[in-house]
Amino acid sequence: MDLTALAAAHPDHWRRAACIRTLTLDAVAAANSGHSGMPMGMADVATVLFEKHLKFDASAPHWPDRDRFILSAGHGSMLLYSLLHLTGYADMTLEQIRNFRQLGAITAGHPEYGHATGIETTTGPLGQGIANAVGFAMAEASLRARWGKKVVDHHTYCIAGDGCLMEGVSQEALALAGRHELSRLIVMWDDNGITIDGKVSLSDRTDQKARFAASGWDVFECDGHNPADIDRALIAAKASDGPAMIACKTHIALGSSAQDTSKGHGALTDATLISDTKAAYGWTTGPFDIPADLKEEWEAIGTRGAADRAAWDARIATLSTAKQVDFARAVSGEMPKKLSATIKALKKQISETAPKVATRKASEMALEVINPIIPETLGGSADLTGSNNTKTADMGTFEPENRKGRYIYYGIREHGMAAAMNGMALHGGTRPYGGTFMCFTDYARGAMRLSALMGVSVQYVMTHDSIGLGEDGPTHQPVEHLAMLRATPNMLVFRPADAVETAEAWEAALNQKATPSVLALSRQGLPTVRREHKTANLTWRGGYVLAEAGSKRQAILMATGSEVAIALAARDILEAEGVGTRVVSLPCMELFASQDEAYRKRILPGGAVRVAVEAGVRQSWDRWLLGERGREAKAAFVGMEGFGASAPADELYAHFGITAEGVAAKVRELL
Ligand SMILES: Cc1ncc(C[n+]2csc(CCOP(=O)(O)OP(=O)(O)O)c2C)c(N)n1
Ligand SMILES: [Mg+2]
Repeated sequence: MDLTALAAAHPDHWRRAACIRTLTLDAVAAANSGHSGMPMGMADVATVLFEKHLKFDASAPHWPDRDRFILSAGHGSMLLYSLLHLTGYADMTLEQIRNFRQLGAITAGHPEYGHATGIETTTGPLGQGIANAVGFAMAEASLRARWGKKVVDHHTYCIAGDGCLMEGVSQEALALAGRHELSRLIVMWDDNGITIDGKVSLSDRTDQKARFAASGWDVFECDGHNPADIDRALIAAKASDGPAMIACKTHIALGSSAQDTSKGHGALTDATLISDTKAAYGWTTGPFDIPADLKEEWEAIGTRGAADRAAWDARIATLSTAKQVDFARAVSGEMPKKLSATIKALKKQISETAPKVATRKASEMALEVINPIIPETLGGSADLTGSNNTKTADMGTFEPENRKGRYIYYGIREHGMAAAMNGMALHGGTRPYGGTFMCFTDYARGAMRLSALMGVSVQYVMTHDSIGLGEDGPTHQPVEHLAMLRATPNMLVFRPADAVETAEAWEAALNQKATPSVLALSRQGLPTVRREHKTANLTWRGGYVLAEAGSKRQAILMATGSEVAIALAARDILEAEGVGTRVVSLPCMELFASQDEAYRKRILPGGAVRVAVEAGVRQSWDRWLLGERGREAKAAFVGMEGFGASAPADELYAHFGITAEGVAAKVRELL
């Protein structure tokens, strides 16, 4: 590349973009690790975006009506950190840039949501950001329909690399965006032809532009180093009716000896390379030294949106007080006060009528009362609406003709659904929940892990949660999934035993502001085990005594979900034999673990043998079985040791020994 010609053609732009490039070189060199090439290649595109298009105010990073900027190619984190520092985000100080990738700094290796303002989502696992961006744009469209353009009227911009576009989740995401005609979504593809192993052509010959077009996108191109051309493409993309993709032709590690090679992808730390590159940029100041005039120019960009924001504040002030309060509540993630009373009323009715229903059906019963009082819920399913029971009356379908619709047909796209829900939750003002079969949490896992890592409250409605689904067989029967989900930090895994616990689980889940939840729900009908109405939400405590020992306590049975009824039946057998047996329902181990020790001990006292029963693998149970010190109780587990089988559910339970008699026999062995 002839950098002199580039600089001469647009000298002011060139110098501004060089700030990003040199901060990247310096920070990566200081950390002795990181990714230099992507920020060096995309600096021009990002500069034009921030300077001319992105609606933002660096002094108000949480302004609800800002445009969202998603760096899907998260390895290029220094691009984002440079932009945030240069435009004047208060927390992104030069000191933070100097401490790139160091413990305690907000400039982690990849952008981590919650660390610094201006980081809209955690990226790094390639493909997540672009799929999040689709969710952001869906949330914007939904909220714009509900609140009007006066309140919600913004764009979602996303920078994605070759890697993001190769990941399968990108296809799920872009197909969804195309179907929904998300015209406020603009993806800028860093078309540099390079990944870690070498040229993209080593492993791919996809015509990306044709792929996007085939899914209903409007496709544009630009020379990613020509600011006028970038600006032209962005203007066109904003004017298009559908989601827009701009193929930005760029050179990775622009201007360095590693340009256009995979070496340029990673950390460029060689001192000569760095000084030669800076010289080629015409850069004369030392490391981390941004000339004052350039910093001023960038800070002016950072305040570009201030007037827009003030105008927005003024518009919000014209809303009725009730509307202002409700908008603020929805954005904050606070639940309406009515939720608690609504759940109590539902519980009372269930306890009185004691229906035998599948917990997936019970979840629908809960949603039937929740959705009308929480207008920000956006439900959906990955093509299993009738099985997941996720759609309630009067939600309407979210589609281009009806943006007010609150139900999303995600299609058979579990990963895309989960990542889109992350985007919606991060956007704020919406409460997404979505369903699939529990077994396919595997397909959604990449995004579910990020829900937990970021601390966003997404609800995963995972039905058909065990061999209890029966004839569909082992491909569809989760056995290891509860253990996997429970092993995930900051994830609540609810496995309710009946319709009462299901209602309680929904209340507990929705009240989480920084923790996602999985509701593991049965396909098969389950009896109501909570016959006596209690106003307290017992599920919120994670575990509680469901049935007390009739005589001196010799055994404690623990169970979740569909196996709670089995534990109760085992208790009947044992009590008839004179064995005092307590049954503890443990619908959420994580919440139980978070209770104080006295409570945990009260529920699981020493001195009795313990048997746990769950139609899954044993992992995750030992803490409760053996006691918190690992040797407090004689214990056994009744559950699955391998994959399931295809047969009617009752036969499977008998075949795998998950029966009341099986549980009672274990207790007898231990006594
Ligand atoms: C899901 C996932 N797989 C693998 C990686 C490791 N990885 C990080 S960057 C990268 C190559 C990405 O290529 P591209 O998006 O073209 O970035 P560029 O080299 O152009 O900066 C890979 C494989 C990752 N971060 N996420
Ligand atoms: Mg690339």
